[in-house]
Amino acid sequence: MVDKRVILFGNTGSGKSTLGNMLIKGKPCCADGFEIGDGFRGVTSNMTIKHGNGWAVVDCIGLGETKLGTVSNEDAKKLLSEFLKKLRYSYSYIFYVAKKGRMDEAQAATWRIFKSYFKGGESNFVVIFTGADQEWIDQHKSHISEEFDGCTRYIAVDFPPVSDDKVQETIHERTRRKSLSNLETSLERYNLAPVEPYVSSLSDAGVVSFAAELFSVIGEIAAQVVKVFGSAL
Ligand SMILES: Nc1nc2c(ncn2[C@@H]2O[C@H](COP(=O)(O)OP(=O)(O)OP(=O)(O)O)[C@@H](O)[C@H]2O)c(=O)[nH]1
Ligand SMILES: [Mg+2]
Repeated sequence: MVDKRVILFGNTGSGKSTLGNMLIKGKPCCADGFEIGDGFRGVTSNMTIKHGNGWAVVDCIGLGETKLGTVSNEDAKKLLSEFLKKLRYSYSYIFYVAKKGRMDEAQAATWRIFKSYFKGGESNFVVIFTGADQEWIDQHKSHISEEFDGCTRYIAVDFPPVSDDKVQETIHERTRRKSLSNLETSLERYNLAPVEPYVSSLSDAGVVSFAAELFSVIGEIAAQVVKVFGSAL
């Protein structure tokens, strides 16, 4: 059977790599899995794909890092094009990963960026709240649907890191297992066919003009791109 492809997008430290490892390995971190950060400094560079347990997980660079370089708009546009070219696939799910909590400005900008990068893939958007439970989603449903407009699928997960304390780790392990099983069941219930976002249908030249269009339409994207890719120059 073909692996289900899922892409993880969101702010730095939101829990993307942890979620990716849970899907492919059933563990929050491991030597050959995605690298886990401390939640403050970004560790995932650009984009990484790993396979396991029937999943092909694409872990994206976390947005929101303040690694500012001096990048011209032209260079930033080029970097955005290179990034967008790598998104050209069909996806079973397109995940936006957010830490539980109120949406702030950075999150709102990242959500807008997510929607524009993956335009055309809306039918398979799912917002995953990390460090959360279903009760939190139920309590904040109206805020969440306002803040994450354009997506109606929300799943709460809690994948706490491995603890050195044996008793604590037994509890954490149970929490992770329950969360993973709930995540997989919820996804299956959606019964979604894989989708190709608009960018997947574009030629290299098409991606370059799409990147230019994104630049002119949403101002924040330019700033975010500079932040994300600045260090690569
Ligand atoms: N308690 C709890 N901690 C979590 C959860 N998900 C992630 N964390 C912690 O949050 C921190 C950041 O997790 P990562 O998985 O590295 O986050 P990321 O989004 O991949 O970060 P970047 O690659 O830097 O963008 C780590 O300390 C994780 O252990 C969760 O569901 N519950
Ligand atoms: Mg990561």
